Amino acid sequence: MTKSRTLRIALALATAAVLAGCSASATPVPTKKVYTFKDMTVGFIQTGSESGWRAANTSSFNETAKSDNITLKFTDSQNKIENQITAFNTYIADPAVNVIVLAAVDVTGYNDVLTAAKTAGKVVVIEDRRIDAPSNLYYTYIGSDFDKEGNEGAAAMCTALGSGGKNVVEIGGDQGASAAIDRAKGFREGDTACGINILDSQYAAAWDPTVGKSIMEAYLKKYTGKINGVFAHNDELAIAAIQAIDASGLKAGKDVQVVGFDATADGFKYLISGEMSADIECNPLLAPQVFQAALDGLNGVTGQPTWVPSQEGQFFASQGADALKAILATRKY
Ligand code: GZL
Repeated sequence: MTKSRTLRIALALATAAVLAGCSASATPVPTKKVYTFKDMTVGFIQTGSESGWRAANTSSFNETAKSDNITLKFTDSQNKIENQITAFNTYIADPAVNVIVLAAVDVTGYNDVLTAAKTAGKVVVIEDRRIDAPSNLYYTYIGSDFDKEGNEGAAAMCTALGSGGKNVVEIGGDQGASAAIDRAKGFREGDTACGINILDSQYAAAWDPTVGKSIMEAYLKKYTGKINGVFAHNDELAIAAIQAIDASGLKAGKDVQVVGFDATADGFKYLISGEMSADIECNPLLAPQVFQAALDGLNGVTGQPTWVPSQEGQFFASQGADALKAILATRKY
């Protein structure tokens, strides 16, 4: 065998040994787990069951979790923030839960539990109502622009009042809820367009329609013959006002114009009868967007927006009963 051939073989053997050594000592790069919906266990902290909107929102989560094979743990907070804090701590301590979804009763009071959830490595998505907390404490917020809804409510009230009187009374939802805070703010931003005069403003704790009806009854006694319109923060409060108006001998939709929010099936009934003049939609069917965002969070997707505003419209008695009945037939809630 020639010297050069021997040298070539030796070189080849030496190279092979080095490569073998490299491959043997190289640490395998761990493959990053890619989560799917079946890997998700969601702790869902719902406000309660105070309205048709809330029932539709809860159904959206239950139905979507079932169809997407997501494990859903549910808390009805009975509209009490202390129950939401307890639920947060329960889900933070639960090793099975990797996602927490909050529909907030109030706008503040969550920073400590959000910090604890982040420390525990839980993905947190805020749905429905905005909260005042640092946005780095949650993955994203998916919910309505209540200020815009309030603007739309004022414009609808101006249209309904036309050239008549502009005295309006307000029946608010729970005073701590961003939906009530921002609808009130938005309505006042928009009501200057036609010179609306807000005669009085009272809030129904926990959005309780029984309280709402009592508020309207008191208004009718205190401002007899002076009320031209009612700004009610959701459909249940608008319907309670209509019942009080009709019981007083006045006619809702004729003597007093009523504007509600949510555009639920019950709200549509009063649009169709003409007793409610306008209903500003608030979309409760948020679960598909929320679960997708949570999955993105689990998979470390970055660059998501701090807020994803819901898509929604508005409906008017002036569209006519037949058109409204046709729309209602297509709606899920
Ligand atoms: C709106 C939601 C509000 C509804 C009410 O997104 O937070 O809470 O308008 C419900 O019906 O109580």
